[in-house]
Amino acid sequence: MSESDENRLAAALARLDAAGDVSEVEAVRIDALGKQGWISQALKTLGTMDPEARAAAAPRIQALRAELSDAIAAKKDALEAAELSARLAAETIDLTLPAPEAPRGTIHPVSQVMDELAEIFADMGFAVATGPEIEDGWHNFTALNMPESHPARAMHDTFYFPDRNAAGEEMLLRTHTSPVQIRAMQEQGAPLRIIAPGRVYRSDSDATHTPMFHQIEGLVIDKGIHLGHLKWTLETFLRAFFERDDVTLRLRPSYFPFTEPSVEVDVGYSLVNGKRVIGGSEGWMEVLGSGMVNRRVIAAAGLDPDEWQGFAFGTGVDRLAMLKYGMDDLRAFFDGDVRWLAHYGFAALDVPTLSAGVGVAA
Ligand code: 2NL
Repeated sequence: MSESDENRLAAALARLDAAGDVSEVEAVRIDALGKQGWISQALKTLGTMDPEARAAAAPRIQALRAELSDAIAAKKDALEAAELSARLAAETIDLTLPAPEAPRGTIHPVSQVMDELAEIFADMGFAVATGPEIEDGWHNFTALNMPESHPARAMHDTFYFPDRNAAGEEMLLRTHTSPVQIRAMQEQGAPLRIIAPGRVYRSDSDATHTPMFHQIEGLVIDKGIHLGHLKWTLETFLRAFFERDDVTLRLRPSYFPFTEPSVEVDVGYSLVNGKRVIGGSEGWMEVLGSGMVNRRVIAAAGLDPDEWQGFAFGTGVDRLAMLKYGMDDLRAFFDGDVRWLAHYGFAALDVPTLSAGVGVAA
């Protein structure tokens, strides 16, 4: 440690003070603290000193090193803050300017189809209901006539959370949007006409299943509701969605714990150049599950099943999108590949309206 080290520190601090960019600061750091830097060299000489001299020199060199490192860090921070302020000042957006000629973002097909569905059902008097994606076992299963022992409960490939909630209920990622409708019945009572679109989760993954997918369910609760109302509603919906008057339905008996009777709905397709096109009746494709709401479900949601009846239905939004817009791999929906989105995405201004056509021209 010598008088010249004190001078070198003063010189380094002065250089720092004058530095106009980060590279100059870096040069000061290397000159002093780099492997060959003068402070690093001074620290190396400590090993050659006798203990007394070392005890005197070490604190001084270390103090010098600390002072310079602090000054370097402070200068870097100041320069970076100034650079950011300059960028923020230069990059302001004038919101009064016209939008870019060619917007680059597109609407994801799932969002587009969700908007189309909301538009079609709004026209039939349905409101959109939403609810939590993290549910309890009661709303997701028990209220839907699936008690703990019910095999369908095991078949749902449910994602469970490790802990129960304060009421001792098991917690899970909802496996369908039915719990939204249970909550709507509890909170709004009857009569009720709602659709519940949203994300649902099942531990299942292959070419046709993703662990997260989109479902839409519908529920009508009123007096004197029967299967005829169900059939008309689904037919009207599917004709509007596929934008064809020759959409034919085929109803087959089925089983769901939450509906009785339960009905599976197929739509007819025809083959055009070997490709399936909705319309006609050359073949049948299953598109919906539905039925009259089970009395036990109406009662679980707090309504009197002797007074109120209803029908419900459910289907996969991703599959509807694939059918209508011709994608063949479900997994691509969730890859976030901008090339796929540029190809299959929709222009931001293609807002579905019944008057202008609910879908988008191919
Ligand atoms: C399918 C079948 C269905 C329902 C969903 C429902 C909801 C309540 C009460 C009764 Cl709150 N039912 N939902 C009914 C029948 C079928 O979904 O294939 N989904 C993908």
